[in-house]
Amino acid sequence: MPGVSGPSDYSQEPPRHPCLKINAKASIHTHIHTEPFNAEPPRSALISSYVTHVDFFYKRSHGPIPILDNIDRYCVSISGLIEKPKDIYMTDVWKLPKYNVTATLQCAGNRRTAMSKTRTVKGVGWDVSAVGNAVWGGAKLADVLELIDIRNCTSTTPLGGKHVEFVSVDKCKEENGGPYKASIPLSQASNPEADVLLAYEMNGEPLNRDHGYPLRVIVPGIIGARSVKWLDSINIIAEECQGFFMQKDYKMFPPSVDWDNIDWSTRRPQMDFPVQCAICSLEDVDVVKPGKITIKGYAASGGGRGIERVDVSIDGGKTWVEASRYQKAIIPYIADHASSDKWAWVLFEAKADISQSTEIVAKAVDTAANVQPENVGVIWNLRGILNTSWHRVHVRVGHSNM
Ligand SMILES: Nc1nc2c(c(=O)[nH]1)N[C@H]1C(S)=C(S)[C@@H](COP(=O)(O)O)O[C@H]1N2
Ligand SMILES: [Mo]
Repeated sequence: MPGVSGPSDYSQEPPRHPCLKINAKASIHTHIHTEPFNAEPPRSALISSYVTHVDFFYKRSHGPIPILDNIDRYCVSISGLIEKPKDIYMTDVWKLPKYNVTATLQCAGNRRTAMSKTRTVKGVGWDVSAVGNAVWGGAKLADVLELIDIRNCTSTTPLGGKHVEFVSVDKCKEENGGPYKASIPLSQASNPEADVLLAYEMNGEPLNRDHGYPLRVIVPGIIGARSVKWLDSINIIAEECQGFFMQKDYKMFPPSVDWDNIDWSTRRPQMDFPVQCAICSLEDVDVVKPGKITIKGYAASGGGRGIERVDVSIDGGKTWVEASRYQKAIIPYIADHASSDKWAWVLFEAKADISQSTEIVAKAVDTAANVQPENVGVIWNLRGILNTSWHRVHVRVGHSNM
């Protein structure tokens, strides 16, 4: 594709913040990454601000990070089941109305490490920080589709197109060296209210290489895997994308399915994200002094559903108190209200008195009254996705120096 030059290996990686915890193998002796770069910040970084700093935003890639530096020649070709295929250049995207959408991106594998403690799962291990909240700036996909004569809120093109496939520049081993790709329904892609973006900015700055420079898709409210980075082309297709990450990964199976009896075709690609929350003010190994502690974390749900409530327990789930919720300073958070960011997480906070070692628990409820499951065992699945079980942190009360 035009404008592409870059590594087919891992030798030209962008600079990253040293606080990130890398969740992939790297060669110890040469310091050269031999695996895609996957990293998350410490828990505390997530609650330091409502909008996550780019440095602290988790990075999840399936191949080497491409270098796309010829911005004048960079274009996205749109083709498939449409009458007029077209190449869209950055100048075309910049000309469209710009929207800033505050949206939380969460990897379906967030909290996988905890799930693998029940029974081994396959996939990159993550603590609770494979999630972040950013202000994404860009054009609405619905407006881009209008450039090829697809009107707003269309579910089928005259040629039978029903899905919008995003194909990237980066190449990954799961696709046998082919590009990363995913699709969403045309009805969602062409609906301006769904806020699907072709984003060129993150928190007011041009996207950096890790997050998809120069252009990525942001699909609010669904698992991060569909928000394709380094966009190369868009195909209007009849059936959903047949790529690895849609058909052989990121599907939710019941606990009875294992590698010897799995039939991928029985399940749909996971899209929506269930209600989730995690405590970020405490690590699993923390020793705290007896007395007042502050329990802080994030809560988020899929589909634009707000967070109705976050319950916190300091006795392992026997009794609960309600945490306060907030997004922006000054404006009180009201779930599903026009003043709230519907695609974004809420942060929560509760104070409690602790006198002995205990288990602190948090669970969130969304506006559809969906609640997180109590135990990880009942949602265990072989790929270790969507661990949304109650988040539990063991704290030890001690008098030692912390
Ligand atoms: N081109 C491309 N897009 C991609 C991926 C990828 O490997 N390649 N990973 C996906 C996954 S699984 C997630 S969770 C998000 C992570 O986005 P981030 O690195 O900006 O946090 O990007 C998605 N888009
Ligand atoms: Mo992901």
